[in-house]
Amino acid sequence: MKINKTLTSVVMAAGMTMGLAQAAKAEVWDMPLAYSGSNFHSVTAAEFGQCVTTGTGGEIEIVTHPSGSLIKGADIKRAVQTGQVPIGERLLSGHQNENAIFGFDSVPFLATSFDDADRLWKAAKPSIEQTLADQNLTLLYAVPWPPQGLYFKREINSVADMEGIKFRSYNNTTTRLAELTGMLPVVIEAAEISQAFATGVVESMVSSGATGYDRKIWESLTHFYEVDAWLPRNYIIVNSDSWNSTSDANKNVIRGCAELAEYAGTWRSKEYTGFTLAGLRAGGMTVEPAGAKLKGELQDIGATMTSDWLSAAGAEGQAIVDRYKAMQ
Ligand code: PCA
Repeated sequence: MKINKTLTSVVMAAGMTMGLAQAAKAEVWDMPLAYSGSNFHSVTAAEFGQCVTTGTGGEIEIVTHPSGSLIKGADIKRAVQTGQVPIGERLLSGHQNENAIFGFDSVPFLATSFDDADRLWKAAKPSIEQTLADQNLTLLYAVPWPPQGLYFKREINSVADMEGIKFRSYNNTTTRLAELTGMLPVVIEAAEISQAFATGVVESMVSSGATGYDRKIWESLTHFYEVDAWLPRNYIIVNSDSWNSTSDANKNVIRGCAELAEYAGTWRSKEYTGFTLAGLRAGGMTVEPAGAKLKGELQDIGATMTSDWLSAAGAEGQAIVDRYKAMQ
């Protein structure tokens, strides 16, 4: 009995000490996300956060904040760069205005399938990693969105049919696409599109089935044309000062969780492609490949946009395309 009591108090004391030690070491990493909590990228990020929290024994606890609720999508990169938050997720091509290289994954018809997008990512990753490192950012993982198609609220058979339509854009490429097709671009974050469509601020966009599905777009729009124009990526970055002050053991855990997240997120993106297109149909939308005339005209516009991007991205952009083509 006495021994038991002593043992119990030793165990309790040890437990308390360990608890205190853990509490002293526990670090909360707030992780802003630009997209809604139900979106597959956000689900993947939440699992990544859980993996890190568990794997580091609670020394680093990652708390995700979806829908731009902590920091708006457009401001996430800057917030991580300046150390306002240690980690965050954002659409990579949202930063083309800073450096054209970030738009490598939004060049029309360069990579139109998951396999091609994967090769293109491998070709571009060293440049992107270096560009980010120069900005005090450490890249952890990146996951593609499903292929991009065009949403409208009526049947569209040619570029001429698009004249004057108010178009929601999400990066430089999509703004340029609107200009070249005679539409009127307005930049709107995905988290805010339901309202923008409901109030008629915009009436068309280029995006994945996933984003239309997440935002119940059938409440405002009627047609989705599969164009498979490109597969842009979301990427997860850590502030390099936070990264450098992380122990090697925890860095290993984070790298492992990131690898799992990239794999799981990519798998989900593939699965989600068919699922969400079926969801748009179930919502009453017409979902079909763009007609031959429209597709041909978009290819011509895509060629213009490709040469625009190559001149903006210079030798580094050309090197990415060359490496990518050499992999095919
Ligand atoms: N959804 C995001 C980016 C690409 C996509 O499929 C959006 O529409 O903002």
